Amino acid sequence: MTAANVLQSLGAMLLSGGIEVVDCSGTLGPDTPLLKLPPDFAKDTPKIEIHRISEYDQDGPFWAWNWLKLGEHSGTHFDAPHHWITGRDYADGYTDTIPMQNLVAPVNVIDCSAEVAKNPDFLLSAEMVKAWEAKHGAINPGEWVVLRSDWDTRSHDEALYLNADDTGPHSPGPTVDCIEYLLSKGIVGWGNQCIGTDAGQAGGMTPPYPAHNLLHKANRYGLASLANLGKLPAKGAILIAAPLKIKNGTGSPIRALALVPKA
Ligand code: 23J
Ligand code: MN
Repeated sequence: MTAANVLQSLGAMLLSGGIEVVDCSGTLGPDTPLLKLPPDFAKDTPKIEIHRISEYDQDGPFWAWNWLKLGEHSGTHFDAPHHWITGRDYADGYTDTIPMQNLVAPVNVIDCSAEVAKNPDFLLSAEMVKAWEAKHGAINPGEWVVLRSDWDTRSHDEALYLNADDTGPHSPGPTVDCIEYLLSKGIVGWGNQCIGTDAGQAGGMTPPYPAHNLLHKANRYGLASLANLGKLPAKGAILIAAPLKIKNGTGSPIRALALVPKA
C-alpha cells in the first residue's frame, strides 16, 4: 500500500466514523488542578485565569474573545526536554524546535487501573512492562507509552487529584527501571494521567523524578494529566500530542487526540 492510499483510506475512515477521534485532554479553567511544589520552592505555577475581552457588547459588538493567564505546565500538557536540567542542552528540546514527525505515533496503553484503585502509590516496573509486552506485543522504537490509571476521574477536585497528606502527594507513576527499560526500547515519550509524569512519591527515588530526569536526558518527551485512556485499546491507536509553538517553551498544554479503530 502506498502512503497516498493509506491516507485516502484514513480520510474515509475518519469521515465514516470507522476511526474514532478520542479526546485525551481535560478542560482548562480556574478549577484545573495544578502542581504544588514543596514549600522550599516559593514559586508555583499560577491558577489558570480566563479573562473576557468582549462578548457582543460595547467592547466588541459582533465578537467574543478572551485572554488567558496560563502556565506552560497546566492541565493536560507536554513536557519538553528543556524542562529538566538533564535535557537543557538539546537545541531541538524546546516547544518551538521539537521535530513534529516525532509527535504522531502509535501508543501503547498499559492498564494499571485495577492496581491503582487498590494502591494510589502504585509503581509500574520494568518487569510489569515486560509481562504486558508478552501479552500484547512488543513496544517499538518511536512509540508512545502511557500508564492508564483512570486518575482523570479525580480531576474535578484538586485535593482528590493531588491526593497529598503530610508525607506528600500519593499518585501512581513509573519506577526508575521502568523508564530505563522504555528508553532502551527507543520510545518517543511517556504519559501519565496524574499531575506530572512521575509518581507522587518520586522525589525520594534515585534519581529523583526519574521520568523527568531520564526521559529529558534522552531528549524524549513527557505527557501529564492525560484523560480518557480507558477508551483506548492496549495497542492499535495513534496518539497525536503536539505542544503550542511557544518561543523557548519548556512545555505546553495540549489537546491530546487518539485515533482509535471502532470496535
Ligand atoms: C516543576 C518542577 C517539578 C515537577 C514539575 C514541574 C512537573 O511535574 C511538571 O509539570 O513537569 S515534578
Ligand atoms: Mn510538566
